[in-house]
Amino acid sequence: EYKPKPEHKFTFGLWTVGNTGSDPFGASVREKITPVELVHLLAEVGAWGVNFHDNDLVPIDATPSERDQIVRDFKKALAETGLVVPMATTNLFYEPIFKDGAFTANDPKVRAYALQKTIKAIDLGVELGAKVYVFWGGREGVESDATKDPITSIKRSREAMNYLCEYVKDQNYDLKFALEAKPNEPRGDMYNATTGHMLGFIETLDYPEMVGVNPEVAHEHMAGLNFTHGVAQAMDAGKLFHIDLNDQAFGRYDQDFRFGSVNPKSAFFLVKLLEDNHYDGSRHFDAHAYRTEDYEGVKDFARGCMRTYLILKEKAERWNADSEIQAIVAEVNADDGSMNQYFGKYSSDKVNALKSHPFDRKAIAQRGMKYERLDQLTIEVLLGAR
Ligand code: GCO
Ligand code: MN
Ligand code: MN
Ligand code: MN
Repeated sequence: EYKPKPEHKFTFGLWTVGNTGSDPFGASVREKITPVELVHLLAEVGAWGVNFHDNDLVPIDATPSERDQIVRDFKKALAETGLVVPMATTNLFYEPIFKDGAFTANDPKVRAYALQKTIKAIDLGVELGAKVYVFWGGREGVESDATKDPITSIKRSREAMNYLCEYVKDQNYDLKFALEAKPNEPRGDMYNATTGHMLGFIETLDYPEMVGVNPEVAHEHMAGLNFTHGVAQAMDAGKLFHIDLNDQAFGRYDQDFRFGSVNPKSAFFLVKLLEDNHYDGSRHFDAHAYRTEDYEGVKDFARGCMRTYLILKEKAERWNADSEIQAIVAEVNADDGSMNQYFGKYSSDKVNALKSHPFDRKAIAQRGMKYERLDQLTIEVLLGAR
């Protein structure tokens, strides 16, 4: 029961299960383990894939021969375990050179270095099989708007994306980009702060068909938004290329908790949305274990993410099959067709007829919608009482 299988496409980043628990207030609490060991840990808990930033795998100062050895060892671990690499990304935030951002940095040397680093990281990702390339603008923002012009920053972001799309086309790589929004942390304010901003930005690119989004639960919750609605908008636009699952209390710092551990009801509606609409990308967990844990606790964390997803998936099936719930859903969506004459394609005849239709506003408003009952039934499904 609730056993992760390859078809569930559960993935973790090297940086997630490899997180050693350091935070701005304290040092690491777990020994760093190697990418090869992390691949074996992920295989043990039943994950399908592993994703990485360039420097999660290859240290920034590695020589070419060190790089080749690391990549060989990593490929061997993948072959031994059957794990795949569906996504890769670039670390454009850790090194001091990125203190003012990467593609939006004011210093052109930083912007050029960011392009070079990303191009090399794309090559690495593709070499290991990645089909999706994530861009999270870790430091693409400001502490003060005195420091960067926001329109210039958006233009610089666009130029970088266009350039990198051209590179992918030039190399004939089978690779799509997924842009990940976050409103703040580590910068005071980040550009393209939400998934909605990203969706708007993508339409201004030269190759919008190559670019989608990678929404993250915690990031939309940090902005006080309904994550499921943002994901729905991305799905409706055909732009949900990847997803970062975790959990986050509203109004808190960037917590990266185990999926479903804070807001199980919103996690339920998210899983239901993804499953009902046959989302077929990775279910990537961008989260990490509590700082209190050893590596057994890290496994508990990783197993918990996948198990909660599968439990919520089963709850969604139960919700869809519950006759009382479905009767209310059918009733509240009932349509006798009497308004069809006014809907659909616009015509001036239609609008003239609509203008003179008599609506009994008060009678229409009399109807109770049964949403209290519907939500209570939902809660009962979630709490295991149905
Ligand atoms: C965060 C971000 C990152 C990105 C990762 C991949 O809050 O730190 O979510 O974990 O997802 O850099 O781009
Ligand atoms: Mn995050
Ligand atoms: Mn984070
Ligand atoms: Mn993320």
